[in-house]
Amino acid sequence: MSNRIAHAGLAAKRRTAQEAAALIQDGMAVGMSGFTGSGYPKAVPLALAERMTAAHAAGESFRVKVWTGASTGPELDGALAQADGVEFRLPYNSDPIARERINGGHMQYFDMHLSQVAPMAWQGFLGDLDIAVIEVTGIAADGELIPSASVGNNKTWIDRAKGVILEVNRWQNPALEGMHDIYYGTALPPHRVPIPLVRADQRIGQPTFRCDPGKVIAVVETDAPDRNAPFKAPDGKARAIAGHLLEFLGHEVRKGRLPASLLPLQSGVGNIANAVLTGLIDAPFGDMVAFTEVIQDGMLDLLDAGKLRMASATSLSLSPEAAARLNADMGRYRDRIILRPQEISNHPELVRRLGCIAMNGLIEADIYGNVNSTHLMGSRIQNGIGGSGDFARNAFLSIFMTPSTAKGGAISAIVPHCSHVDHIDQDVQVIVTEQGLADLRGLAPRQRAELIMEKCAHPDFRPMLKDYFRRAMAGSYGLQSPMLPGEALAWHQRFIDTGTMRG
Ligand code: 0RQ
Repeated sequence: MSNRIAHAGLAAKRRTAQEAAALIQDGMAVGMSGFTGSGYPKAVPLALAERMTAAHAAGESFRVKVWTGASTGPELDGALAQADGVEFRLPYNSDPIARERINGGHMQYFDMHLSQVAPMAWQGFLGDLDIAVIEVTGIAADGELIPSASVGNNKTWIDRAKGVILEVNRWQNPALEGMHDIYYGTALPPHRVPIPLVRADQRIGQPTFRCDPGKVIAVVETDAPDRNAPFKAPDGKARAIAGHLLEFLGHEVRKGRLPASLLPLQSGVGNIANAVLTGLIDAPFGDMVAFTEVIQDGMLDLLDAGKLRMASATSLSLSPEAAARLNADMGRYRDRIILRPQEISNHPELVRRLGCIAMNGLIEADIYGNVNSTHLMGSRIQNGIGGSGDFARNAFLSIFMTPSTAKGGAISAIVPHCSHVDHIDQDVQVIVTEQGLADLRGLAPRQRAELIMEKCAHPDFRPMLKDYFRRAMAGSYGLQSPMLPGEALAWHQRFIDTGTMRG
């Protein structure tokens, strides 16, 4: 296994996970690799969680601040949250145990636009980074690091941390080498210059991370798989949403507003996004490219079907079956996939320049088209804003998708007023549910309301929405975006009190 560590000085720093975890102290800020269930360290966080549990049992405090690329796997977020070892977390979480800690008030969570993490770290707004724990595929003879299945913020953590712990994971395919494009040209104002990327398939950086070997304080060898949840087969609602969306894209091509190869696709997390990608296989578009965050199963299928020419992202977020497919034929995929730091994969400048088609999930939208992607009933975090804001505001087309109801029909995804707003109406151009699609481009608020209620709301909730809107029109303080403040969140309160939004 030592052939993965070609640098003699770093090979001499091999330690056990326990020895490496012992270098992390109470109160430290630790920057870890990982973006979705891929490329995250798997041994050191587990050993750290054990230390925390032992410390807590002895009545000692042991909690750290954890910074990552996005969500990670159970060995990191799950284990550390289980050990109650995280006092502060950024920038994204989807782990259920950590979610309970956050919603229980035991963990501070800074939910951030993913493109802004690296610049904020450099601006010094996040404080000092004590240790980086980074999974890599291997270490080259010159000490440069071969990235693993995600890039995330690793470049920044390696550069900013006082000490670096490397996990060299033999499970990661050595043929990943060459897939990554690590750009070292970003700077802070007033020294910032344009990022020289004008096509999704362009490489502007180098395949490896630079790392001063003197900063490396331990190298741990591992052999553990990434863990991404398998996707559910698309259900009827997901297929209906995909159908409306694909019909709309076809319409835009016929109108000459989109080329037949569409524009670079960004696809969010979740089963609906995956269903849309699956639907694209049979759609009449070809020679497509993706400029996105995560490559999920549907993207791999599109690559296999020859519909997608290439995909640029920051992470391979594949089910175990799709990961096995990729690993079995990595050489073939390597030239058609580029993994970049998330400050580049999600960069507003590039999303705007390339003209991405952004397709993301939502929790609720209000009748004017404001979108809540993060909070349930205004106060409970689900995941986080992730990259949805990076893409939505800057995309050529900003599309949000959801089933029209949640919790067995007790909740309407279209509400009089969002209980939390992540994407303001100006950043939301299209909303799709299984009921239909509302194209909101060029419409003023009252026009948007009519369309969203008619096209997107579930028929069971449509009369209630129309009734609210009619009364708001009569009794509002102003008619730009009619609202009854005393009633706007009554549906949410009713759900909290009775378990349903139904009247
Ligand atoms: O809860 O599992 O307890 O039943 O919310 O909902 O239907 O499983 O939705 O997996 O498609 O995720 C917006 C969360 C949708 C996702 C969101 C409840 C519902 C369920 C999840 P249960 P579903 P999906 C790039 C893009 C932000 C990040 C992003 C997301 C749970 O898309 O995290 O876009 N987006 N990143 O029952 C109360 C409602 C509800 C509701 C659903 N209106 N009220 N609960 N639920 N709607 C990728 C990255 O950034 C990495």
